[in-house]
Amino acid sequence: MKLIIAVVQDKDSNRLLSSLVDHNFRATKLATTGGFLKSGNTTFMIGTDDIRVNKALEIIKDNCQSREQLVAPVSPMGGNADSYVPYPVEVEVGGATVFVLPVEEFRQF
Ligand code: 2BA
Repeated sequence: MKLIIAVVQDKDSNRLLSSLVDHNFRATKLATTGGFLKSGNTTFMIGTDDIRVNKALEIIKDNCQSREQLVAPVSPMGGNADSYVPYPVEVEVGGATVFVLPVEEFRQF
């Protein structure tokens, strides 16, 4: 068994969850915050048999798209004014950041 942890953009999360459920995957959706942008994203935990991992990855890939996102300038108040960038900077946020972990034990009580 494997645990897939996928960090995706909020905009894609409902569609992805529906598609996972339609394909008989069990998933848990968590509201998370990206460390760099400090804005909301969504993390899925998907526990599945090894042979279904590729199908889950395919569904994630099909439902998540990368987008450009503007990072608003943060006021240098209390910080270092030398590193202050007074204009928004664009970063490309990936469609999904995915980790596939082995599951040592799975139990439900
Ligand atoms: P954030 O940390 O908010 O990062 C959003 C996007 O900002 C990243 O997109 C990347 O394009 C950019 N970025 C992140 N750190 C940067 C840095 N030090 N310098 C310049 N640009 C930087 P993605 O790489 O697609 O990541 C999207 C989200 O996935 C991340 O949101 C974070 O929540 C998660 N993530 C990505 N890599 C991770 C990792 N190795 N471990 C845990 N979570 C990760």
